[in-house]
Amino acid sequence: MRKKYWMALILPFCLGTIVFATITQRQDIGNSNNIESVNGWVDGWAALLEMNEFPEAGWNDLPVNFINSERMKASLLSLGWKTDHILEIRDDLNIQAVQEALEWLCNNTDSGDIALFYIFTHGMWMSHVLHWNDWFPAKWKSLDTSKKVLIIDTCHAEEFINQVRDDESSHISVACCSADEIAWAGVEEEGLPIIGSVWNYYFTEALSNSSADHDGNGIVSVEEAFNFSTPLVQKYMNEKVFTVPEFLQQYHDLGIYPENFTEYPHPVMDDGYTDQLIIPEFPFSIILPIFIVITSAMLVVDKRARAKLCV
Ligand SMILES: [Ca+2]
Ligand SMILES: [Ca+2]
Repeated sequence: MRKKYWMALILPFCLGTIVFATITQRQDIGNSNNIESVNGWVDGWAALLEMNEFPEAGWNDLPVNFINSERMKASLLSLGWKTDHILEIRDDLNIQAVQEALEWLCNNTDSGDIALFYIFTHGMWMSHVLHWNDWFPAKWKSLDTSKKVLIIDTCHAEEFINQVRDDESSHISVACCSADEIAWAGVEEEGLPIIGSVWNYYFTEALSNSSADHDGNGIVSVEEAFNFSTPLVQKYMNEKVFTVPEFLQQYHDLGIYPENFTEYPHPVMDDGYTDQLIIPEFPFSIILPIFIVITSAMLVVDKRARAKLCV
């Protein structure tokens, strides 16, 4: 048999085997983490909120061009999440806007789905304007899924996850720093390598970094990404930020002396989820079209080869 015939038969077979093996592997991982859904895969829904511009009176802008929610979105998309499952709210974060985003998440999330809520703003905006702890924790606890991921990327972030620690349904909450700590977001004019939230940079990077896969099961869980990124955040802050007297002084002006700690800051994870929470979705929507295109191309090659033989 001619070489082209072999190619036409073998390549689709190999690709089919890869797809089947991937499906099987994902199902095994899913079963081991008690993930349930009607079609065997979990759906993810995410609300990403970021505020860069603030009222002039008493507030500093955080001019990072929404790079934090962009990074989070890019990370989720790379893990196979669907674009129309991600809601982005930029600026003008008042109580109503945040409530509507949370409502959107509640309305879309089925009991087997992942619900991810991310917010980047000032910590003072969370407490003084959004009055976060007055209403958000109760609403978050009522969200009907066992896979809730709350990510707070603000100063004093732990303060805004503490009141969901007693959520009886399983959940994971992550805070970029402790309740009495200040978070750092780099802006371009400072000339440091990382623009935007340093914590966000390392956490989103870890989600798709195989080095973060501590248990070696081929998937980076939320817990693994958190644990992998924390020392990197502390190293960056220690080596890049606190070594610049002007930046260190900004902390001193707030009564905080990072040099008194071995590491700073101290991101916090409230891991109320048994096992590892994995958030990648199977990118079947990407692999299937590739498989069809390549198979079709092989059939065309095969057809042309036959046509030549018939001449
Ligand atoms: Ca893993
Ligand atoms: Ca866990």
